[in-house]
Amino acid sequence: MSRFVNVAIGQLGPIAKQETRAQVVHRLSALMLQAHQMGCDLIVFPELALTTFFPRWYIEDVAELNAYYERAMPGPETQGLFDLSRKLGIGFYIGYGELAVEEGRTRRYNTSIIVDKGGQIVGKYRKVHLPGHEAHEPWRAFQHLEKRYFEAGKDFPVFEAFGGKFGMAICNDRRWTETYREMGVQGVEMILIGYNTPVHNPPAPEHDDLSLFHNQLVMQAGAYQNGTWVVGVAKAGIEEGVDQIGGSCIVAPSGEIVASCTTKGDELALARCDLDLCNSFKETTFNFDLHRQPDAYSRIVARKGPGLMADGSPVPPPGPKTDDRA
Ligand code: CDT
Repeated sequence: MSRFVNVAIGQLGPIAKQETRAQVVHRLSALMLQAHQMGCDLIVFPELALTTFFPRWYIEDVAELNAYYERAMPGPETQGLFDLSRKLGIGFYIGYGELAVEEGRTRRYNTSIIVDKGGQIVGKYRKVHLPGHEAHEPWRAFQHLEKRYFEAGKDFPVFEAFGGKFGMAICNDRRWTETYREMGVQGVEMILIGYNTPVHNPPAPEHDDLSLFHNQLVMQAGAYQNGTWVVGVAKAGIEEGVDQIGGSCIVAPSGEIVASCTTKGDELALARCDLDLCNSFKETTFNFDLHRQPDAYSRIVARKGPGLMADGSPVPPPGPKTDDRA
């Protein structure tokens, strides 16, 4: 059996601070049109794909900050992309800053959506792992204030789309094994991941030379260990003085990279992805229903790490009578 989904990576080069939504949507539309002309069912765009990566700046003015978020999706400036999707019959994934009013309170999320070939939103995800810091840290060459500008999402849902089971993650999520497994146990067949990753990590510059290696390492491992396709898409290049990695790629359930970008600008790379290639992994080595041992994994949810329990209390010291499992 084969269930093919023709997937396009819709990698973006830098988005300048002064670039308007209309200009960005024009770039996204051009990539979407080319992907359609090449027979694609789906195009995957990066994280925060409508603006420059604003968490690199400490912004005190709320109006200035709010200008980076979408109050509606589609909204007046993004409706054209949905219209083009419906007209061409091509779906898409896109990341954006979401400003929502919930229970009378303004909330901000780093969000992504899946839109089907009819231009309808069929899935929404809010980034769970928010990297960086909350306070202004002027010693850094540039800020990474995601912990200040976003609230964390609470779930990794999986959606029926394009004839299979689709999930989403956003940038830093791809480094965490839990991201893939949460969707793996729901039977996910393709995980879409947009990212903005600076080459330089101010707290750990010794990792800088490994940034592309780590990008591939985590997505290839996540794909293989869960028998799923993974599509990772960068906003790349030197954006407002900060160099961001490219390395966009499509990973098969075998863990092999089957398509990748070669530039750090707007670029398409394509793969014909057979969702049924997941089966031989999901039914053998990673047959979760047969082989997983959840009883042995209780610390994964009971603890936050070596020092803290999930509720923030300290991990009890080891001892014959102590059992810190759930
Ligand atoms: N956007 C995003 O999540 N970027 C992070 C940067 C490193 S943490 C400061 C990433 O994991 O790629």
